[in-house]
Amino acid sequence: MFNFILGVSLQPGDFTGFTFFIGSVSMLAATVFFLVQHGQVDKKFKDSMLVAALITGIAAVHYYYMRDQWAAGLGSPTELRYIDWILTVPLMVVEFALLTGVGMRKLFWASVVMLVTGYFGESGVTGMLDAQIWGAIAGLAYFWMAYEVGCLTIFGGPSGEVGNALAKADGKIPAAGRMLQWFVLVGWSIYPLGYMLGTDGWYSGMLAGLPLNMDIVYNIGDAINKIGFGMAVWSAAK
Ligand SMILES: *C/C=C(C)/C=C/C=C(C)/C=C/C1=C(C)CCCC1(C)C
Repeated sequence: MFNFILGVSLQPGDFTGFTFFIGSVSMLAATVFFLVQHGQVDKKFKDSMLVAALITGIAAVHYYYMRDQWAAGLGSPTELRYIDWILTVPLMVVEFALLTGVGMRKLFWASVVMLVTGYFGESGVTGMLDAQIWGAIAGLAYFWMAYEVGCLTIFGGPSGEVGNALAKADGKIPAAGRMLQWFVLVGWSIYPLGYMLGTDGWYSGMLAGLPLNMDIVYNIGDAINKIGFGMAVWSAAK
């Protein structure tokens, strides 16, 4: 009867399942935190805080169902994962647009290309091209986004429109922007690693001895990036 409330029980020793559980709990906690802080920050940061809470709130719900699917022995919750990403990654892009007032459309479409091609590769639904080719297209979209938001300026490289606007903004915005750039550059690079782990014949053999799989890597990436993005915005806002 309690399964109705708690869902399917995880089995002892199911480390992957545990990371789904921790994911849902930490996303929920972060959501409460961002909502409470929404009331404390300056008016111009209120939308950013609300979006941060939406990102972790949407993820908390998806993690709840992903944990269920995993615990029921149905394997990797690829569809739920990508539904979550197609909602939350564009919202992360909105955070850049809220800080700078530019770049929303371009970044939005690049994130759609990245995630749709990633889904094709991971799910194998197309059957036309293999995972490597879809992954390479997703990777190009990712690199373009990293350039556009100014990640390359960390090494003195060139910047796209959003990166330029971040650098020229006033107050605490450039510092917050720099943190978000680090998340996109380092935090987001966790995902292609997870993707390669999940693609047979890529590195899946090489890392066979390690207690890592695609879902654990994605779950770690989501916790770092979704909560981290909100914390970066919050630290600028408070
Ligand atoms: C909250 C969720 C986030 C921040 C998800 C980000 C996802 C990515 C940056 C995914 C990138 C991928 C590649 C760069 C190549 C392989 C396919 C993907 C979709 C895993």
